[in-house]
Amino acid sequence: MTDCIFCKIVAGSIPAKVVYEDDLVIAFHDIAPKADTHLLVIPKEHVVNLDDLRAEHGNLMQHLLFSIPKIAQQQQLDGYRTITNTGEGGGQEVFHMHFHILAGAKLPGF
Ligand code: DGP
Repeated sequence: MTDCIFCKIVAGSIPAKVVYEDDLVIAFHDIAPKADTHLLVIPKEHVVNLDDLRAEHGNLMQHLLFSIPKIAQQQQLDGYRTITNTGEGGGQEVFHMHFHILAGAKLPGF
């Protein structure tokens, strides 16, 4: 999608601090970190959010979910929180599906 900020990061047309990339997903530092470590993991394909998933996304989602502990290990995180916001009511601001990885001393409890 041409007007999607995360698609532009995938395309390399706007910069991001990328920590992991493969054929299907890319992970980079959040521009406005809410924890000591705040990464975003996104599919390269433009999927809006969990509500946008179809059966054909099964392999992609499996791959994305399995990438999260791999990235956490590479970043030497000592535990982490994973969040995905779905829809405006769920706090989603960027409408390209992303999984937040939050880690560090300042994580608030739920
Ligand atoms: P959410 O509220 O779940 O849609 O979170 C969107 C996150 O995306 C928010 O924490 C800030 C981050 N973000 C927004 N624009 C950019 C950007 O241009 N670059 C990076 N690295 N992060 C961004």
